[in-house]
Amino acid sequence: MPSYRLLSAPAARAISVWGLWATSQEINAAFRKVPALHSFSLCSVGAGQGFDEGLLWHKGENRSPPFEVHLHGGQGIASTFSSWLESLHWQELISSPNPLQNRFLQARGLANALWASRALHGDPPAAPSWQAVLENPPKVVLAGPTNVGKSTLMNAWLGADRVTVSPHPGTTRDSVEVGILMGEGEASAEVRLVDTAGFGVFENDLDQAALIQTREACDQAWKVVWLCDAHTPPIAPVAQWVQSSPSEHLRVLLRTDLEETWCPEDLWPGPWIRGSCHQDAPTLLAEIEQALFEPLGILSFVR
Ligand SMILES: Nc1nc2c(ncn2[C@@H]2O[C@H](COP(=O)(O)OP(=O)(O)OP(=O)(O)O)[C@@H](O)[C@H]2O)c(=O)[nH]1
Ligand SMILES: [Mg+2]
Repeated sequence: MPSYRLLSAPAARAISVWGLWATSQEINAAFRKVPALHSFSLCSVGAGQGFDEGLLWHKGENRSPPFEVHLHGGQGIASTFSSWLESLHWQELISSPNPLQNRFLQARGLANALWASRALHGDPPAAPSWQAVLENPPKVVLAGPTNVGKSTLMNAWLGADRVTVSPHPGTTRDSVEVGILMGEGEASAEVRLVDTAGFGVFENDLDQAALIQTREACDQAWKVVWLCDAHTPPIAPVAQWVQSSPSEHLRVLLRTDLEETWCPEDLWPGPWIRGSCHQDAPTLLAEIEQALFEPLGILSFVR
């Protein structure tokens, strides 16, 4: 008999994650489709009633659960979904919620919402990289020239002096990655925050190696937060990189307590967030988090 279980905490999130233990035939009978192995597809839930639309993920028969469905959260949808599966003679497995596991599910919910919102706009991301995002929390990479305050910003996010800050350029040499919960309450999700070595003038092999690592981190990022310094304009190669980076990445001008000596809008005409960790870190962090999460439209994930 096919069975199902609510994996995320009930009504705790904008998205609820359900595990489905069923064969492809049973999935097809209920959802009228079976996504290809390791891929996802939007599905109508509730057959003729069509009370919701969600994301069906075919994880593979050797996984437990082999299928997942991600629906809009909230008690109403949860109980309707449950009654619908019961009417199809699926068996509900009851579990006690695990807060740690729930944090991972939140991140997966976020990743899926991202996928779904892009799929709805006809732009599904490439499956292999998306698989990585889905299995791991999305990465937010802090990048930019040396000495602009990347590590200071990372510490402000962590609420602790976890990474070294100094007035000397080139302090951070290896990427540092930390799991962090961003956003508040129902709109929070786990991301991996990555502090990187800054782009400077290359002097030796070590600098080159650090730069390669930073480039790799940027390539793997869900979002890159490009950080520039209000007081010192970036050198030409960095400026080019900021300019050519996809527009969905963020641009932030740091250290605005110092005199602003150049105009970042001349470099890149889209919106820049401005702020100072020394003067008002909470406001700056809130603005960056809002810019990261607002375009997701998680609440409108299910139309
Ligand atoms: N005035 C001012 N100084 C700041 C601010 N944030 C950081 N700094 C200072 O800027 C210097 C560089 O800060 P870091 O956080 O180490 O900069 P970074 O970008 O990580 O530098 P690298 O790791 O060398 O690439 C330090 O002396 C910080 O104290 C700010 O908001 N205002
Ligand atoms: Mg640093």
